[in-house]
Amino acid sequence: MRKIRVAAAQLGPIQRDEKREAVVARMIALMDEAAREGADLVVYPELALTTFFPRWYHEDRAEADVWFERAMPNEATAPLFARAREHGMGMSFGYAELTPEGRHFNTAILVDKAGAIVGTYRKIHLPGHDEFDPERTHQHLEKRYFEPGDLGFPVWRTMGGVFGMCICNDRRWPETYRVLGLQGVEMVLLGFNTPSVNSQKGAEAHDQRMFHHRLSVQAGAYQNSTFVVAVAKAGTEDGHHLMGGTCIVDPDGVILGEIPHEDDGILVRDCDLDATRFGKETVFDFARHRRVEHYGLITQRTGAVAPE
Ligand code: CDT
Repeated sequence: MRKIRVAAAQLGPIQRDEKREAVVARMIALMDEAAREGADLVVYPELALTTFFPRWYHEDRAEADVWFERAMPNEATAPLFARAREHGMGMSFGYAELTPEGRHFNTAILVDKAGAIVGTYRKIHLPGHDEFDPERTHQHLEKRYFEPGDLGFPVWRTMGGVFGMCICNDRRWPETYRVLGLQGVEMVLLGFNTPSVNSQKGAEAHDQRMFHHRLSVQAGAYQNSTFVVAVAKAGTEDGHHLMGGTCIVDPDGVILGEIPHEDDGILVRDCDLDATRFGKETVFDFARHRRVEHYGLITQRTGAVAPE
């Protein structure tokens, strides 16, 4: 038994003029609650420190730099790191990263129980578009503000297990989980901001968006025999609705719990990382069953090409 008690810390909406300090205070309140419940690790959403700013078009790209962090930790987030150290709790959260070289990434970090950043992941599957699109009900300008991550999908051995991260849209791609699975991942930490309306499809039923979310994380967990901790930023931000659906999924693909509301709140579950062994040693024993000689197209071809 290798038990880790994990807290999925959902954030309710963050409005455009809300300061980092106010958000960090909310994150600390959730962390304190997680500590009272004995959590070893707290996981926050994608772009946890600000509103989901890719919905806003800045003609001058440089203006968007106000949403980015030039260092981590920094003045605004130092209290969060300090409190995590006090509690002896690991944590993971997402933020917009501006590197010293001037590169922009949608990033998540993994911090161990001593407060050291042990892992950095930069979002690879960036959805949306890079120019203002008047046809859409709302903008989704991730391709304008970020470049695709350059670190691949690493895993880290820490806190007694093998951890990986991915961010929001990454969860819809089986490649994400499989690359993590091939490194023995036991728990995938993933934050998301998912608009409840499809900007190009009109009124796609909210239930369908939620179905696709659950389908993706449950399939990723089952097919790689790993826990998945999926954490939303939810509710109405700047007049735009983000769906909830924060959940913890076990290596059988079963949802162990889900947050039923769209406000700040935590979901705590005990996860036995040894429970990942059975699937990894039987039906998803990759070494015995995968047939890589037939998978070449996965890396040779990007877009689908149907026969004439
Ligand atoms: N943040 C993020 O990646 N959101 C996307 C929205 C897809 S629609 C452009 C998601 O996959 O949830």
